[in-house]
Amino acid sequence: MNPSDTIAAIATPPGEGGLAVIRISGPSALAVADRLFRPGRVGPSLAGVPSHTVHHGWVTAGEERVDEVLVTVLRGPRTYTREDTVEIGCHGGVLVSRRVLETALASGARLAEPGEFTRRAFVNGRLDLAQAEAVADLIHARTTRSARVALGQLQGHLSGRINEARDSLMLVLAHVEAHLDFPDEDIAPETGRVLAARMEAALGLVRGILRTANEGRILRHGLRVAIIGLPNAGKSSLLNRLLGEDRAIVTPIAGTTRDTLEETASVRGWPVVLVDTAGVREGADAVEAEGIRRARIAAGRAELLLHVVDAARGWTPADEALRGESRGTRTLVVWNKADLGFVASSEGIAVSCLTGAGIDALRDRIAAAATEGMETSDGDEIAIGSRHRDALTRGSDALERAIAAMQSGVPLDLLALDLRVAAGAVGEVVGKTATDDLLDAIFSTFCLGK
Ligand SMILES: Nc1nc2c(ncn2[C@@H]2O[C@H](COP(=O)(O)OP(=O)(O)OP(=O)(O)O)[C@@H](O)[C@H]2O)c(=O)[nH]1
Ligand SMILES: [Mg+2]
Repeated sequence: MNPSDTIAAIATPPGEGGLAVIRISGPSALAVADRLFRPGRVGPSLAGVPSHTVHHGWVTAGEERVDEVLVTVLRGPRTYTREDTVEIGCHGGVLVSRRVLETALASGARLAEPGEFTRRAFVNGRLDLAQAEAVADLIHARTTRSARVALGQLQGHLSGRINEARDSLMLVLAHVEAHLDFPDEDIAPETGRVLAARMEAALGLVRGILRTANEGRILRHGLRVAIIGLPNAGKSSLLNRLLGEDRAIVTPIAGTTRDTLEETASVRGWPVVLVDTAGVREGADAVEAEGIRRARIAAGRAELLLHVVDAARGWTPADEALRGESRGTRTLVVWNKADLGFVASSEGIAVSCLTGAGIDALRDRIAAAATEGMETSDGDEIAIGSRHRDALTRGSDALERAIAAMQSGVPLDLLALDLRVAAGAVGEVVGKTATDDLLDAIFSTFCLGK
């Protein structure tokens, strides 16, 4: 991670496509580009053209033409990394894009590490750490809601609240530290009250942010939903319905599904990890019995169970036993095969996987389960990740200690210590305090070229 290096990578996904983009960033980006680029018509070298302009020509390796390209010249600091950047749009072939990259490497650039462009954007102050993480969240988002929250975080919604809390802690800390220099003077009661109120307000902010952790987890990893029930109830049919595609095998033979099958669906914008399982019954052969064992594991790991019942067959003792196994997990009883005609029971929801009746209502119920206990914020919606949750939990613990200390007249140096811990932990979210190890851990999860 040497900032004086000029780095290069293919920024588009591997594989064949219409275009590929090779990104070059660093102090010699323009010099590197000039070495490999021959303009389509006579003109100045790329080093001489205005910023934010596009140029047609050829990438050449020695005398050989590698590809016909469009080159975008972007001079820092108005770039993603804040450094001079050149983006080469070439044909989207695996070999072609690879050769353009190799030409850039032969012309003086070094291959970028995963996430290195974004890491430079962070180091150069273009993004804070929460915003940099939002870039990865946005790239990985698989539902509209996940993408919207990631975009909000990229725009600084979370950072704004974090900075507000941290700023007010720093103010209190400055005040307390000033008093440390004059140990004989106590903080005046009036001032003490103002400082305590400020800490309370900061704690309120931090707690408010912490309450979005559950939503953040679901938006990033999905709500785990296991589809369980007796053989032939229609579990695989339900999976296919919710996915909107023919993913799992459906047959009239009881015991069709053996292995568990996992797919992510978007339900009202929430990512939901649906797990289809083997129907639970006695006297299964060895293969099916293993499937049933896995079904129970999947049910144990799920946050929501869809217990599918063949309505024509009704609620059986085996259903009762299955229900008993998972009392601790939130369960929705799904009465399937409503098209065959039956009297709906009070508990649960009636659907037909055959006709699609009731499926929309079921989606609403799943989405409601995903948001249960969540505050739905109207304004700048935020939903934090696990790293933020851990840091803020440490921060709020220290802040609670500081508030208690302020109230009980504990020595000011101890109060200052807790305040420093609190401000430090809150600051970790936006990377005000970040070790190289932490940055390595975060950016190594990025894709190459980002
Ligand atoms: N009439 C009707 N038949 C359905 C409905 N849903 C599923 N079926 C039929 O019920 C049979 C079993 O469906 P599956 O989805 O394979 O049931 P399953 O619960 O996955 O069964 P196993 O994998 O064996 O445990 C198939 O013949 C489906 O076509 C429905 O809503 N109405
Ligand atoms: Mg099945």
